[in-house]
Amino acid sequence: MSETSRERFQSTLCRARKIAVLTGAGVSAESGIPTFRGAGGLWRRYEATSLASPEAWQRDPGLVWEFYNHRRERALGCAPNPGHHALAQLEAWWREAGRVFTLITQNIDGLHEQAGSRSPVRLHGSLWQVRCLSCESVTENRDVPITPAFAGSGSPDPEAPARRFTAAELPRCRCGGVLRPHVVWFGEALQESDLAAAAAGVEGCDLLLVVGTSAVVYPAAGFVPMAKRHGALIAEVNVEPSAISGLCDVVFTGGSGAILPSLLDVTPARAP
Ligand code: BJW
Ligand code: ZN
Repeated sequence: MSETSRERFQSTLCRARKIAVLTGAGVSAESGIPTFRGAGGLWRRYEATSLASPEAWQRDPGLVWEFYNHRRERALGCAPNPGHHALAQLEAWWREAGRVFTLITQNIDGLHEQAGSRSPVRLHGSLWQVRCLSCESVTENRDVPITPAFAGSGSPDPEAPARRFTAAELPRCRCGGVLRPHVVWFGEALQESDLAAAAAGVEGCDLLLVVGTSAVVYPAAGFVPMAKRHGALIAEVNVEPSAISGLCDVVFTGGSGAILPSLLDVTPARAP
């Protein structure tokens, strides 16, 4: 009888000495957080991806803050789903067995950490950190609204009245500088240390599991061909085909919250 995809995946997984997981917005979809490019990727009349850009910030930083203020408000009411928990459990088992596990996420929502994942590599920053444009300090910030001026703003309704925030109303650092979300927008460089940590986790891994990403954004998507070149088994969990599905050895179609708990319910095999 031929081996099913699940059997092939699980037999590689339980023998793997080094595992990497790359996640995207889809892993948080079942927690109620909209993805970027699917239905729900609109805020008012704007594409979410067009607001996550230095150009949008240059044009209207108040509008960009409204968008992030809305996402912070929404994320506060969301909890990790069974997909996040299954990945955190896998990490705990693998670390306990003395094996290498690297979680690389493009998400900024913090739900992996809430589920118990230890220090995921956050390629695109954090919704819960702000950066000062003057002194460049990065600080944790969980204020919702981000400042009193933003209370009640940020409705995603396309009919919501447009309101222009003045420079004086923008979130400010202690030094007086303007604060921005500490996230990575298009055209901006990712942190070198994050890229190095992600590359170290992918190089020589036995298995790369890619979950809930359209895999169109680089350099994140580039980790998939890198793992392939290193001879890893590439597995994907997604509700629909992505840009890297063709590179995958096994594909599991469906929601990650539904698929991951049983797919990852595997204990590490003893070292040979
Ligand atoms: C489910 C599901 C369920 C639904 N279960 N699945 C090489 C080639 C071409 C272009 C480039 C290149 N290298 C660089 C570029 C340019 C650019 C780029 O990639 N452009 C392409 C889009 C063409 N990259 C950059 O600009 C990057 N910077 C850079 O390269 O800098 C170079 C530089 C060096 C030195 C100096 C200066 C510059 C930066 C990229 C930053 C991306 N930022 C964002 C915003 C982050 C902040 C925020 O969140 O607000 O990151 S954009 C957005 O896309 C966000 C996401 O992390 C990222 C990826 O999206 P993701 O996660 O894949 O979401 P979706 O919505 O696309 O997909 C969801 C998936 O889930 C779908 O597949 C669904 O089917 C699935 N799904 N429900 C499982 N229940
Ligand atoms: Zn400052």
